[in-house]
Amino acid sequence: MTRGKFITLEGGEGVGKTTNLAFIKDYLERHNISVVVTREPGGTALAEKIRRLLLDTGSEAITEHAELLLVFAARAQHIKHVIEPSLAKGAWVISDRFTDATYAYQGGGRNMRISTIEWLEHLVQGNLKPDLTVLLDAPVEIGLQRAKIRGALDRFEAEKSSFFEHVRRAYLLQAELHPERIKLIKANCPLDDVQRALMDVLRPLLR
Ligand code: Z5A
Repeated sequence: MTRGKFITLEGGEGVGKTTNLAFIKDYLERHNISVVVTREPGGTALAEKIRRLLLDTGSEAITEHAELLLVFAARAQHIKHVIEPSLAKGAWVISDRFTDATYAYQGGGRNMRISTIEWLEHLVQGNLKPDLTVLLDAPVEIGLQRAKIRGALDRFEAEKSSFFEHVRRAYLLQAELHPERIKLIKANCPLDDVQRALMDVLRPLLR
């Protein structure tokens, strides 16, 4: 059985990850590929519980270390119970966020040490890396406006815009460091243009 491919979608608030995930799923299925769509934090019952803890605006402040460890705890479950088994069965896995989000939010946004993130990445993932990461990029204020229209803000969405500027900068740095894996697509343009660019980066994987 040929192992499936692992695709991740990244970007700041409201850049269109969820919208375009559905487009990628459709596009791959039209090419007779079996697709598993998932997300982080989340993807398993326990990881979804961890997601709720992470997004909850409850009264007890979550320390930066606790946040980082929760993110990787959820990821460990997700890899073991969803990502690896699906890839082994030949399905392609598309995840709404993965470890680049940790470099962006905990590394860039919270200013945590990159070497700590790298250590946890190696511990939890071993050699697992996405085959392709699509980074949707838009100015912070555009994404935040789109997210606000949806209603109540979660614990991350309630951060100041400087936090999201740091997140965006960290994402762009990831793309610079890993140009062979991370493909940058401008997301502040009509959806048709974004989706044309998506097809261009997906096509080489189909060969
Ligand atoms: N987090 C973390 O800190 N560390 C980690 O390692 C991981 C995650 C994995 C949950 O993520 C939080 O977890 C996240 C970081 C943290 N922070 N937050 N917040 P999430 O993925 O669930 O949260 P999100 O970024 O808020 O997702 P989102 O707001 O749903 O954004 P989106 O999926 O990118 O956007 P969308 O829902 O597809 O689109 C938003 C709206 O814009 C919607 O109405 C669309 O119709 C519209 N849209 C989309 N594209 C366009 C274009 N091109 N033109 C016009 N309108 C558009």
